[in-house]
Amino acid sequence: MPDIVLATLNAKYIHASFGLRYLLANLGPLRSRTQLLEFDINPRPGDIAEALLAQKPRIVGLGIYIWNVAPTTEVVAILKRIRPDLIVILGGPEVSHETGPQEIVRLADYVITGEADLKFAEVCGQLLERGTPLNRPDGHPLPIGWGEGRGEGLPKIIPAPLPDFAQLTLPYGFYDAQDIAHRILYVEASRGCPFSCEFCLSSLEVPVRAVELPTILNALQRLLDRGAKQFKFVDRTFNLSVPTSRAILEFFLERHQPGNFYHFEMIPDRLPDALREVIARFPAGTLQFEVGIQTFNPQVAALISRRQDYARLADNFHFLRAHTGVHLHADLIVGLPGETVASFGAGFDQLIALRPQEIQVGILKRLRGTPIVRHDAEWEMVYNPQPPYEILQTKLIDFATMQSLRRFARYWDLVGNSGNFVETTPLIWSGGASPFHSFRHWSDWLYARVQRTDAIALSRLMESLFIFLTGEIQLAPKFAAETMWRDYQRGGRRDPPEFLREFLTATDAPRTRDRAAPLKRQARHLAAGENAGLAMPPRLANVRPDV
Ligand code: B12
Ligand code: SF4
Repeated sequence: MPDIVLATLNAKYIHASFGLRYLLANLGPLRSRTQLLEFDINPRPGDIAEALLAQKPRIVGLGIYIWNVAPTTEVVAILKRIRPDLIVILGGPEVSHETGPQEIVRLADYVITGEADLKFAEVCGQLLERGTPLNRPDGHPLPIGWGEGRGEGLPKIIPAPLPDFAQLTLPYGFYDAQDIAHRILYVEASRGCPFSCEFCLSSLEVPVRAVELPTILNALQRLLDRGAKQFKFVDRTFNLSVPTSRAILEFFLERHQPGNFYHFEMIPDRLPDALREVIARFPAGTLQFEVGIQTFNPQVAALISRRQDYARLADNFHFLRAHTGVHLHADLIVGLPGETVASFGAGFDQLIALRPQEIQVGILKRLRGTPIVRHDAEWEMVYNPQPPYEILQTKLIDFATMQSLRRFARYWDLVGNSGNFVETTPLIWSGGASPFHSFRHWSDWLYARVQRTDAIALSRLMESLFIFLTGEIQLAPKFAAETMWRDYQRGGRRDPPEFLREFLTATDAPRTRDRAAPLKRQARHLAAGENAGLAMPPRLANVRPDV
């Protein structure tokens, strides 16, 4: 039985916990006495506690994030009720700041704040030394401060000094064959961010530290040798050091195999020729860039201390869409201080014109520790006290309007991002009106009709969209049906939904029953070829209202 269990609740099964693997890799002699247990957020807290207790550990270390703090609080409460002697150590971004008022912190024995790669091993070593086979055989005195959190010496809140990569054992050997075959593999070439966007936790993570290039390339090579195909870099700004990002991209390009996929988070206004040249050589659909823009309103950007060159950003988007096969995922945030509905909408329209394949419309969250709280009084920021602490209203956007924008974000995900409506989405604004206003009209209309934002079957969503397009904005039914049918087939489906059949000719609709497996989201965008971005295809300018 292990002395230590390291566990966390991931957002979903496919997300492997990278942080815990770092802790495990750096446990030194305690590694062989440690068990890694991962869950997702769906099982009942009682079942998770049962699985942890079944290992009969002396220490349980739990990784706490915004997506799991609520269920993990219940897990800790149960653990301590059943086994009061069990030592519970917490760590992770959610408990690294503002620990004072947190219930989960109250319930636990220790919290190690910050990057605990090395500190966790040190603390466990100290705790296990007491009265165990690990007890100091050499008779040295116990470490200073030992045991205080339990009335025995160690403080309850233990800050971890920032480790340098040179001190760390990399964790990639702890991705097992199952992880490599079925889960997203997180990797990192650097930690920290030099920027200071006030809504973001990474703005506190200075300085930027990088893994030595040969070291990370070796690690990536070993993963490739073991059959890894999908890599998601968690570096906050992958394109910060151009020579390093170029070297990593070159590395992947030289070893590229069909089915390989690489995801990077990029700052949008930094894409010099040295990067453009190598990016353009990747096969279409193999690179994904997550590009935070957050706001197109320069006053709002200044308020939240976000520096951004909008002209360069636009130029880089044009380049990426025209000359590369990169899948672009761009982020905007609703509810920033100083942002109105009109300025958000104008930004959304600007982004549509830049034609990324996906737009993530995020609702502002007040992450613990972030300096955005300095705007609370002036901009009357009201956040939900429950995780993920989303904005409820501001001085400029009241609660009801924020709710409508929240639904807009959700429906945008279902329609604009899903890849199920690549050609159909631009029809929503095909009259030439603002995409934002048109999509908001559809979003409000849809909510009035279905009264929900989740668990909407694709067939119901499609039928609602067809009724909206042909009724509310009066597109010709045959034209709308043919467009939807092309989208539907792009997903690998062969059987038209009942409500479309009367508008499709026999050649449009091969009424077969063979159902191919639906394609992945990015593949549906890719299959749409030239129309895969979100801007209105030029030929649509002429179709309204009755083609
Ligand atoms: C991968 C990731 C995800 C994945 C989920 C991963 C998973 N395992 O389930 C996905 C994409 C689903 C996701 C979603 C979201 N995420 Co996210 N995500 C990340 C990301 C990019 C990488 C995490 C990582 O692996 N880091 C590298 C490792 C080494 O660091 P680490 O995990 O922090 O671990 C270290 C310490 O925290 C600590 N530690 C960790 N566990 C433990 C355990 C113990 C016992 C101890 C002592 C210490 C300890 O030591 C580790 C080693 O140094 C981070 C940003 C980043 N680069 O870190 C954001 C981040 C974690 N996400 C964040 C946010 C806000 C979100 C979203 C709310 C964003 C949104 N959509 O609005 C959503 C929420 C999802 C939901 N369902 O509700 C915030 C976290 C805020 C918080 N308080 O938890 C971060 C930090 C981004 C940011 N800069 O603001 N995310
Ligand atoms: S939003 Fe991006 S650029 Fe800004 S601080 Fe966070 S990681 Fe850095």
